[in-house]
Amino acid sequence: MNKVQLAADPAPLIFDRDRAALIVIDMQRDFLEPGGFGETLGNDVSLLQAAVGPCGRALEAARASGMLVIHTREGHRPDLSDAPPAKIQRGVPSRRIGDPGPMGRILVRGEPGHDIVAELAPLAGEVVLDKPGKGAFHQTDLAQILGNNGIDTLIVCGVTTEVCVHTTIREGNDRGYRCVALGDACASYFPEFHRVGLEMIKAQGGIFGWVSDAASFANAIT
Ligand code: C5J
Repeated sequence: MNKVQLAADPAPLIFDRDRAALIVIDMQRDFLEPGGFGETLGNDVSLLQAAVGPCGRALEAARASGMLVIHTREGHRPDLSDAPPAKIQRGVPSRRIGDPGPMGRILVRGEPGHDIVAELAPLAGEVVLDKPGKGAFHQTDLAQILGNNGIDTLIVCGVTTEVCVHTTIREGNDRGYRCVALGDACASYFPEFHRVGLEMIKAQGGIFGWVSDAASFANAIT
């Protein structure tokens, strides 16, 4: 038992550091760098850079405290057998999931664009979870891994705030985990969606979670 108190909205959160995991969502080249999935959907990928430094600070603190660290990557099998047609058919017709791009085939496992950005590269022994959907629980062994490690609190950061971060937090909340978004360590292609996305989590007394920031998280667990 290692209780810590985290400054958060709508209220401070007390949790057991030994039963918490840091989940870094989809900090992949395909979302953060030109030529990847994010850009093919018409987005300005430079907007996601803001989350890299804070994610790094959260990772550093979690690693130093011995906390379970989980990285996720959104992407598909090379034969696209796990990619729903409804997902593939979105975006510019000439540059869709599976099509060749400057970082290899878009959103396909094993391609350079699927890698996590160099600054946040997983360390040996950290869990790297490949997910075909937006949420980290969908078609993955995340629940098993969390259960095996006795985890009851999820500290979540990464991209994008209103898509994969939200989906993961919403489902984590329904599954009974305390879920905290580290706001400055999340980012969106739409600054307004980022702001409102964080508001949505913590509204109504924390309807599906808490919002904190990387420095407060580091202070709380150090
Ligand atoms: C999106 C994600 N936005 N990681 N994926 O398609 O949020």
